[in-house]
Amino acid sequence: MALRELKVCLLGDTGVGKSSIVWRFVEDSFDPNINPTIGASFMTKTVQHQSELHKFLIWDTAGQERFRALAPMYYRGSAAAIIVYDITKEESFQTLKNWVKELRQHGPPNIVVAIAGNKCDLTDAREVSERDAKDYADSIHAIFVETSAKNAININELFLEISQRIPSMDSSGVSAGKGFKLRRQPSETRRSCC
Ligand SMILES: Nc1nc2c(ncn2[C@@H]2O[C@H](COP(=O)(O)OP(=O)(O)OP(=O)(O)O)[C@@H](O)[C@H]2O)c(=O)[nH]1
Ligand SMILES: [Mg+2]
Repeated sequence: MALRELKVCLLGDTGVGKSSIVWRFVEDSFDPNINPTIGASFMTKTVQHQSELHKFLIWDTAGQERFRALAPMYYRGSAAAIIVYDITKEESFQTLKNWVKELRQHGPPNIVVAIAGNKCDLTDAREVSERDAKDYADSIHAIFVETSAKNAININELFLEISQRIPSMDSSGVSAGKGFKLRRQPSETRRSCC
């Protein structure tokens, strides 16, 4: 079975739950007292997708402002970016939009963007409606899910959707590492014009 390594980075405000999402996905656990990330942290998880194995190389970046300049190191060369906001913090949704702009300007042209509205267990404190977020995600052709790292809602689904958006080796008609870039150029034009 073919093994593909997919570099994925997580971006978003501090405290939105990026590390908690990764922790839930990789370890299937949740730590309410998790510390803010310093710099970035790295984890991997391999899942089967159809006839391929997808090894996610996950770069979990730090959301604190002082680490912002490091982000390009992590989104550069990424197959996908998961941009996380907190459904109980409107401000974190604005930050997400800034990340989308930055990725458009400086990110890999063909990057798959996934938007995760985390902490969907905290419905009473909701500030961002699911409809608005979904409409925004649709307008930029991004994957959209509301997640709860705490209650393990939509975490596996988030990564599954990323797997589905990555063109399979079979359908791209090229072998690993050869000509892949050329095949992926067309979506670049579409993504940057909206
Ligand atoms: N209720 C609830 N709390 C969550 C959820 N996910 C994370 N949290 C809490 O939110 C806080 C921040 O979580 P982190 O995972 O450290 O957030 P982060 O985005 O990695 O933050 P930085 O590393 O500073 O960028 C912690 O107290 C978590 O326990 C969730 O789905 N629901
Ligand atoms: Mg973190």
